[in-house]
Amino acid sequence: SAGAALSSAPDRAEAAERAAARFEESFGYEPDGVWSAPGRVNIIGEHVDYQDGLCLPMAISHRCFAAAARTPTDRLRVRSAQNETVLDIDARELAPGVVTGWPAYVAGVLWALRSRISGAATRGMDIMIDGQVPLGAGLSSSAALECAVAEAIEALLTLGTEPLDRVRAAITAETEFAGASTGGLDQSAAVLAREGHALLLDCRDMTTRPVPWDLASQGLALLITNTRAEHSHVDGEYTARRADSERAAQALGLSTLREADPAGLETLLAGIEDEVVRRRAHHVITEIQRVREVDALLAAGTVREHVTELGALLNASHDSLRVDYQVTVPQLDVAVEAARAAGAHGARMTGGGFGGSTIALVEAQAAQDVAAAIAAAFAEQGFDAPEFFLALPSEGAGQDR
Ligand code: GAF
Repeated sequence: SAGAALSSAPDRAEAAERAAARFEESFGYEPDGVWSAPGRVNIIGEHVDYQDGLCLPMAISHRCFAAAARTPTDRLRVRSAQNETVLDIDARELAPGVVTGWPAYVAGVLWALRSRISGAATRGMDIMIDGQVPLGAGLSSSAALECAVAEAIEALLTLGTEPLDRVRAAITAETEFAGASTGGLDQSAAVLAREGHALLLDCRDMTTRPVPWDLASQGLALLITNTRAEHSHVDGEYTARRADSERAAQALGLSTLREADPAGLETLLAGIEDEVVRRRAHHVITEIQRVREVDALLAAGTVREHVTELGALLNASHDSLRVDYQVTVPQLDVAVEAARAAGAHGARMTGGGFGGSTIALVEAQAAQDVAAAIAAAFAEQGFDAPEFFLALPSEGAGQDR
């Protein structure tokens, strides 16, 4: 059916070419190079990164490209193929609050790396952004943008950063410069993800381990549904959930909920008086445990061998986010319900919630039918038509040309 077309990302090499051409059209000369970073879906481990939890994201095929060149000045000039807002600023004047709108995610990275730039060096550069990651879809278009730019800056200014330094610079850009709170999941995935793998991320020490997640060879697929639901009040709600989780840790006398022992959960939670705070803690502690269980299943065999148990864990994650953490909206719940009813092994919201996308673990041959079922359910509810992608586990940030 027409409303359920499964799209995949445009070819990476062609997209890099196009970004370079757009740079040249706009700035009138050839860029020094093109760098890119992917969007992500989180397979499981949601709303736990800011409590030192465990997450299991993977990079998707959609990427953000940054064609860039160093200039012998201190001007930072930033343009985009998707947005008319431009930036042209003396890079020495960058400070939180000085740049607004999307260019803050670019300028913020240069600002976050400032202590690594020698005092004598000029910081001038021209950057053309060409993004494929759908905006506002909960697929981390902003982390892809920050991390593509971090790669470009490292290459242009030869700062000697390691990948993890660039993850941290991107997080700093987002939280301190652009003023959006984030726990680090998205930037870690954008920089450190490996093709054919999911990335087990331990937010306590930011260590990562690639976990085989090659669905295609096993006849399986991960269907992404962008629900296109309005992200209203998303920042305020996100901040409120973080605050609730901090209250929960405090009530338990722990510095983070990661330290809670899931074994004696009910007894432990009885120590939290506030009912809402107790439910928030229940989500975070059980979600971290679900990531451990997924990791153990994937260590013991393939996705195919454990597809039923894995699907059940995805379902449990969504239900916990809906009931205990209360970050879903009707579109997310309907997409998940429709996917399950159409035979998905498991389905859940992915990302921060309050709109955005869902993922469904499906038989590859059934992906089209599951998408059609979700589209039909949306039409019946009078929701805007959703958008579908197949997610192949892709490579993190790097240079394209
Ligand atoms: C958003 C945040 F940016 C991440 O850090 C993470 O907290 C996620 O929501 C929820 O898991 O994407």
